Amino acid sequence: MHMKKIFLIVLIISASVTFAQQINIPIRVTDGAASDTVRFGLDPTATDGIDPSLNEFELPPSPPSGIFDARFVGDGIGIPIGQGMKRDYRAGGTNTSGQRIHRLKYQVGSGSSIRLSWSNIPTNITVRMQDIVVGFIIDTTFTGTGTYLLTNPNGITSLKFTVTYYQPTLLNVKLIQEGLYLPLQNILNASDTCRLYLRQSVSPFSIVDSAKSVIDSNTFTGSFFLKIAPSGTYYLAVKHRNGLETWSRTGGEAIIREDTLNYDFTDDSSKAFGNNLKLTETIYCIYSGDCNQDGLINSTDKLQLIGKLGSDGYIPEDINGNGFVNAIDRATLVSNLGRSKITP
Ligand SMILES: [Ca+2]
Ligand SMILES: [Ca+2]
Repeated sequence: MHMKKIFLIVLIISASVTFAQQINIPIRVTDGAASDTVRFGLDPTATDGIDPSLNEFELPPSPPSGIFDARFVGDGIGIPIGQGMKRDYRAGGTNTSGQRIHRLKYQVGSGSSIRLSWSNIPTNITVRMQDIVVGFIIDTTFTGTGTYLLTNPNGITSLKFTVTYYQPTLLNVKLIQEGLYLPLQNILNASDTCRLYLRQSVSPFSIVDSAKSVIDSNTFTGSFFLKIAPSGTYYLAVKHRNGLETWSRTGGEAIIREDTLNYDFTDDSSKAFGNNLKLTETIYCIYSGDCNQDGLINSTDKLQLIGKLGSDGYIPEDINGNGFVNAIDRATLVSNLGRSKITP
């Protein structure tokens, strides 16, 4: 192979690798006529200064007034990026926890307002946007997808972005689905998926976050990673394909964002709201039999199961998780007829 060809290939490979910033968040800035996109984020190779390998370049001085411009600057926040850049990446990556401060400077061309737009910001990242004059004329936090209209772009010409990167909050939840439990061996017939919903501790008890995990057949525990919920007091509501929805004890649990909480539904009936657990030998279980997941174990579930007698596969009518629906599954469901979920 010619050296030229090799050089070209190396160049192409390095170009495609170097610009893959680990976290890269675009913000579109427009005055209604002109527009531009600025980007911030994290990369393990980034520094606070100008990183050409991450496609960061210093811009020429701001244009005269009457010409649209948008850029990140380092003035007042101790970031050495000269006259500013379209991209402002900092050291970090997907495992980063903490804050990074950016400063966006802009000016209108035509028009008298500036609109910022963003989309699909990862759920573990929040961006607080404030004016740099006093910090409360504009003070808004954005996540996900949205837009913000700046109606006074000549009075407030730059904004401070406080970007917070969160690591997930870990909830280790121990529970036993009655139908899967084999008391003699003290194991589950199968490791099976459960969903955890984090709900507000006060009415209307809205869902704030959720995660799914597999409950291990030996430890009865699943690790649920939550990415959105701020610190606070919450109910834990657990659901399983044929389990009766069960909420955690009265009053809710104090959860600290990025911290770990262990919760055990098996050691006491009071661990479920309304003591809604079934004692099997010496351990408390989630009631099995809500095949249609409507919060009631009744004749509808029973008829649904009877309709599937003889069927196999991963289906909600298979109460004991052996991959087959028969009289054993029906017996467990029938023993729980009349049970319903109990919530605050
Ligand atoms: Ca039901
Ligand atoms: Ca079965």
